[in-house]
Amino acid sequence: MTAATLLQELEAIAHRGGLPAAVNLLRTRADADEVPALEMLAHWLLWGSYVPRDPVGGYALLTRAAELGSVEAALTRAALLATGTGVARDIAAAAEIVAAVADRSSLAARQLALLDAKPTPSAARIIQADPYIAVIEGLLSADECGYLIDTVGPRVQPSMVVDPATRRRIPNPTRDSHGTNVSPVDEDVVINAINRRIAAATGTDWAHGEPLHLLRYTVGQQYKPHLDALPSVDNQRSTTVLLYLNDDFAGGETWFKSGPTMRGRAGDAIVFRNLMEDGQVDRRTEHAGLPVTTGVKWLATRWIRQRAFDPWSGQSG
Ligand code: PD2
Ligand code: ZN
Repeated sequence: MTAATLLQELEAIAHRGGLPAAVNLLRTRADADEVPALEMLAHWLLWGSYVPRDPVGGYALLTRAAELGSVEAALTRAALLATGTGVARDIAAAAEIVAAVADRSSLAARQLALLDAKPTPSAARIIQADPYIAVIEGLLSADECGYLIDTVGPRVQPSMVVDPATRRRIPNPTRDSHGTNVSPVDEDVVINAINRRIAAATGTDWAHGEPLHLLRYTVGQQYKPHLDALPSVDNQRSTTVLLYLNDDFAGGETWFKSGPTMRGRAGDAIVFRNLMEDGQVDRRTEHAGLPVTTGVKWLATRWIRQRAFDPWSGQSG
């Protein structure tokens, strides 16, 4: 049985007998060691979808699916070990799992090669002290940039927002790029290493970061002037890290109202603070991504909160 047929079957059962009947069937199939059922129930448990959230149970089911030969389950299990979800964080064990399936998976082999070749970024070079803007060169290697574009890039979607008047989803009036979040289940060993490096290089805590957000701008697309700080939240975005992932485009510079217009080379990061010393939003930090004039611009953004951020619930942790 494939995941698609399993889903169809569950939908049919849920339609006739309600959600509990579908959950029971999924549990029965997982108990019978059917790999797609183990994987699906694991994801439900990790997210708390249809069943109470149970990351430890989700991790255990992925371990079983990996024992039964699923490479995908093995790589997700490695990701959970790297982030410490449902299991104590153990980066060496995560790398061992990736290594163990590398001969069966080109993705795993690529991850292993990247884990073995981590770059050493430059120290932060301050461009402007107040509001603070700095550049970190070589925060990502060229291969890591390519990895993000190849593995996360295919998932980008048009940027949308909810219209407060109609509650309908409408195109984002501030940016017309495509984008996607790297959800916590997709924070694989490579992306986890990148997020940890961002934290170390910026003197912030990995657990304060929102999911890495990938953006793709084609010709004419832009991110109009805005503040990264969010309206009326308790756990504010204190720091933004913009990671340039490619070079082969024109335009697309990052503009700051407070002074510089700048553009990093592939792998470079621009870091800026959004808040003043007293924690209030610094309105001088308005900035924009100027329109791309040729080629395609790829960028990854990590918005870092004042305190822990739980990417599973989208809430402050
Ligand atoms: O793509 C950019 O240059 C850009 C500019 C301003 C990205 C962001 N803001 C962002 O992701 O917040
Ligand atoms: Zn921004």
